[in-house]
Amino acid sequence: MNSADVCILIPTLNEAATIGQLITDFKAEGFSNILVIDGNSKDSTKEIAEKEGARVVLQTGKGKGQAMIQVFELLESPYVLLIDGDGTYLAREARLLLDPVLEGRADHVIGNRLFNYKPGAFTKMNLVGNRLINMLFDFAYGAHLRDILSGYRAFTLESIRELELNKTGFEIETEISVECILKNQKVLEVPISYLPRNEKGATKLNPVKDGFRIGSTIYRLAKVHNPMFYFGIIGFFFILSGIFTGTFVVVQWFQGITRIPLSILTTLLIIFGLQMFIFGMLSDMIVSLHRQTIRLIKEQNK
Ligand SMILES: Nc1nc2c(ncn2[C@@H]2O[C@H](COP(=O)(O)OP(=O)(O)O)[C@@H](O)[C@H]2O)c(=O)[nH]1
Ligand SMILES: [Mg+2]
Repeated sequence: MNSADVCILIPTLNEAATIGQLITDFKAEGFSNILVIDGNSKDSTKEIAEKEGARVVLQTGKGKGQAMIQVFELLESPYVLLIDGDGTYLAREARLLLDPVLEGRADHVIGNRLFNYKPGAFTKMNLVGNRLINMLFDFAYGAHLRDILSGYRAFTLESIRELELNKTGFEIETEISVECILKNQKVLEVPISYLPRNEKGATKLNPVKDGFRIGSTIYRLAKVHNPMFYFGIIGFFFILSGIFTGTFVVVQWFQGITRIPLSILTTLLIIFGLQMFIFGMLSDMIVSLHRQTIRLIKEQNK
């Protein structure tokens, strides 16, 4: 491997406590092409990174997602290793992620943190949230990934170029994972270590707010990949409410009370719910026809 072919990409926001060591570690591993995309840190992150020999680009907007979308445009190296600047991932495990892309076995490799995490690396809430999000992802996209939110990932440049990304915040990892699946890329997960954050640097992720955003991103992006899932969930809730009010109407009717407005509501709820399922089926058909067309176009262009 020619290590100059690999760009080490590090998004940072106030990571002065860890960024220096991380860059030193990568240099010790033989990597010299190190690019930091900094979110206008208030501390000395930028100065430290420059002193250690990294190229630093300042992000023009806000959020980790915006930073990554901006910097993806600047990449030129054929291989990219993305890593958080908070010192929770190990530079010496770089080869675990890079080898599969270098050998052409994968377009995108995700470092799976859930195999070997050190005590304190995840809070209970993080672990539960991560499990739920990965389960939802599996259910919506039928892709058995275990750790879609990992911050340690390797890509080929081509795979990055294919991704259509819009999310500016912490939903970016979700969107990357979804896009890789939609674009039929070869995605592989490898087990990596995960360390607790340095006590000097606090996480910027709010588990409740960002967790909710990530969950709703998975759901909303499923509209074009698995419409049956998207519309089915809406339908399911309407039918469930219909069954609820309907049961009440029937029970009351046996007691000699007729509830006309509620009966009408029940009918509407159930009809609307069923329509959502039909909508899901139709959309599914459109999506599979579209996929077929894309496949044909790709084959023609080969
Ligand atoms: N450029 C940039 N980097 C960010 C921003 N927010 C977070 N980061 C960096 O993204 C990485 C992951 O963020 P972190 O707070 O550790 O999230 P966690 O790993 O999910 O707890 C860290 O290196 C942060 O410094 C941002 O708005 N802009
Ligand atoms: Mg982190």
